[in-house]
Amino acid sequence: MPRTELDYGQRLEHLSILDERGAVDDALDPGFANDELLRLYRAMVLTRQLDIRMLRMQRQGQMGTFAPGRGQEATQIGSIRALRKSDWYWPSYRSFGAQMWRGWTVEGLMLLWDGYFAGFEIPEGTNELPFSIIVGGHIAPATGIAMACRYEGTDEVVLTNFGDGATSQGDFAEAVNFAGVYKSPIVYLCENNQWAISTPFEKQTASKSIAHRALGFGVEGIQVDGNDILAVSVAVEEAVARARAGEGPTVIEALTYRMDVHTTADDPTVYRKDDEVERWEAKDPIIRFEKYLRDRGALDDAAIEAIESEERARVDAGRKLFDELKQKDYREVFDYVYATLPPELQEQRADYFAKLDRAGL
Ligand SMILES: Cc1ncc(C[n+]2csc(CCOP(=O)(O)OP(=O)(O)O)c2C)c(N)n1
Repeated sequence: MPRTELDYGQRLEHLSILDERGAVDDALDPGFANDELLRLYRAMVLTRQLDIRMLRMQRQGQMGTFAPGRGQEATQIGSIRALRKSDWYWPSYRSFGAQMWRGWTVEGLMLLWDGYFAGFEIPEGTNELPFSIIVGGHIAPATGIAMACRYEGTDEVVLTNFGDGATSQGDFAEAVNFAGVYKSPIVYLCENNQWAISTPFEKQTASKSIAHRALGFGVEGIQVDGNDILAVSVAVEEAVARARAGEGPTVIEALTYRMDVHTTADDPTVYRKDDEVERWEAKDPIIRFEKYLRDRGALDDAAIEAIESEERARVDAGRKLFDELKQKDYREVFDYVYATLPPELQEQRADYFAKLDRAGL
């Protein structure tokens, strides 16, 4: 047998529509109406405002451990906009912007991140699940939901997102392989933010990109500039349409960057360089989108200021409600996981309650 080149039967694309200075490629511009563009912009601003606030609250001892997503707003809002309410969304823990788009409230997310059970309530009328803390643990069950949609003959699709680190879990390979064979209606969105805590992307895989991995599973794959909301919007919309039409799954790799700490329990200064962060600071997805909106005449200084202060006020109002809704009963921490508490936890509960009694709480 001679040596011949293998034909994958598909090629990979990288999609970028807004360049780093916010200049648009006219041929690729999806041409969204101004009100749609401003709705996306406002959602990105709200996401940023909540992010800043929760980080500050955590530093003041008023919030639990929290995973900020500054820098990833374009990926989150650009992707979630493609879903219908009846579609299924299974997020990762850094996806609160997308969750708010689906109806999660500011106060609900604050309750959730501060560890209150009430925060896990799914918004009425949407099909989705609370985020998965177990890295990659939701990718296979999300694929199961997609299969259920197929078996039941609905035209619902599933969107699930996760980080680059999650693609090294077996779950990712098993799920995408299965979905490829059975043409599950699902979109796998990998937010490649370059770091999985302290593991840099080059240590995550020897593959050139996450999008390349789609080739091995025989499914559609595309890489997009994840800080370009137009590129993310177009790629996810196409993938959702393909899934809905019965044409199977897509792996989308959104190249972005985690600007802040992995979680508030992390200190990235011990493993990454300031100049790398500065380079990405210049690619800020909100500033880039602002430039595009200004060029279209859809936004000016006054509108930017107004939107920012309105969304900050929304966060303020949520914060106020959060303070009111917080259950002050510290004893519920042992509820809700087990129907019958195992003996060792019963013992811990007794110790803990005794401590609370002594502290008069
Ligand atoms: C199965 C499992 N292993 C380890 C962890 C601890 N952990 C939490 S987040 C994380 C890194 C995940 O990185 P990535 O998937 O790239 O997502 P990102 O946090 O960057 O959004 C690890 C190892 C976990 N939560 N679950």
